[in-house]
Amino acid sequence: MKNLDTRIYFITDSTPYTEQEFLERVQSALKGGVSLIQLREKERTTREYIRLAQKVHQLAKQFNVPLIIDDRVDVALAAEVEGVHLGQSDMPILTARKILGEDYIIGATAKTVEQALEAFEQGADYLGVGAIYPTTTKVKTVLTSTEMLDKICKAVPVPVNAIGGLNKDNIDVLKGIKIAGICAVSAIMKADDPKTAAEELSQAVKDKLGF
Ligand code: TZP
Ligand code: MG
Repeated sequence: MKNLDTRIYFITDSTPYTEQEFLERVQSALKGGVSLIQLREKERTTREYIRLAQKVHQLAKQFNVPLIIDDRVDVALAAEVEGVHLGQSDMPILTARKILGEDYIIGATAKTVEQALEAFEQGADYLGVGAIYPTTTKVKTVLTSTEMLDKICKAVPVPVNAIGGLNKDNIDVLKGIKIAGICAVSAIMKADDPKTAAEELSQAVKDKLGF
C-alpha cells in the first residue's frame, strides 16, 4: 500500500476564474496545507488540460503535494503528474494500472461495497465515496449514506475519503467512521481566502474527526 496523505484532498474547479486567478487560488490552498490535490477539468481540450496540469504541477511540487488528474490517464502521463482519479465510466482500474505501472497513484469512485471491492482488487490506491451531502459543484452523482460509507471503510484496506458538500461546519456526521480524509471543492475553491479555508478545514478535521 502507498504512503498517501489524503486527509485534506482539495479538488479544483477552474471554471469561474481566469487562469491567473485560478493558479493563485491553487497556490493559496497549497499554502493552507492541503495534503493532496486533484485537477478536475471537464470542458478543456486535451492540450489545454495537459498545459494546465503542468502549471498546477509546478506549484504542487513546491509543497510536496501529489497531483492527481481527474478522469484522464493520457493527461496524467503526458503531464508527468503523480496520479489519476477514475470514475465508474472512465478507464477500468486494471487497464489504467497496466498502462501506468505500480508507482502511479490511482484513485477510484465507489458508491457501493461491490464497487469498492472491485476497485481495490483491480489496484486502486484510495477510494472517494459520496456525495455525502448535496453539492453545488457540477457533477453527475447521487447521495451516498454515511452507513454505506462506513460499510465501504470496513470492506477495503485502502484509504477511503468522503466527498460531497463537505465543509468545516458539517463534518461531524463522519465521526466514528474510519475515513482517511475528506475531499472538498467548494469549501476551499470558492472561499474568499483558500489558504484560510484549507487551514480551518484541517483544524476542524483534527478537532472533530481526530486526524
Ligand atoms: N463527486 C461526488 S460529489 C463531488 C464529486 C466530484 C463534488 C464535490 O464538490 P463540493 O463542492 O465539495 O461539494
Ligand atoms: Mg472523474
